[in-house]
Amino acid sequence: MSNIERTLSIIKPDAVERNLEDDIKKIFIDNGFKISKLKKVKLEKSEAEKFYKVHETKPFYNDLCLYLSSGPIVVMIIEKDNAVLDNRELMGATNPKEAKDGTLRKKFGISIDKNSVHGSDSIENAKIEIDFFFKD
Ligand code: IDP
Ligand code: MG
Repeated sequence: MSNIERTLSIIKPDAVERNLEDDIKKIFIDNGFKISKLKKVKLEKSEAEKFYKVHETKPFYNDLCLYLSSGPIVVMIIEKDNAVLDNRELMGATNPKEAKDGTLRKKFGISIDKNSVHGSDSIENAKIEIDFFFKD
């Protein structure tokens, strides 16, 4: 049974700055994802605050929003069977130091905040996050 899902991936400022966009896109494609929409944007801090609202009570919220809005990001809708979970697996743990070999964060992440990629954590949040960036 086919179970095509869509999820949101973001190449964060640290990775865009290091010109890793093409390397990361190739890894998604090599792992069976189709990149169905892509745009490069730079968020205002207020937009990052809205995107990360779920984290607003966390001590790192302000730094996180400053960081996400610090430079251009590449936002993608990626799709495949079980895209949400498969993307989380391919990304690796939030802290690159704990990420498994072969994951994007192990390969490219610098630190827990500069961890190179974002990915939606559930089908429900994927829909919300896709709408956030791509709703007409
Ligand atoms: P995720 O990106 O793996 O889903 P979340 O817990 O949703 O991780 O956190 C969102 C982002 O906030 C992380 O990607 C990371 O950049 C940052 N973050 C999470 N925990 C910490 C922390 O303890 N210190 C600093 N930044 C953090
Ligand atoms: Mg998350």
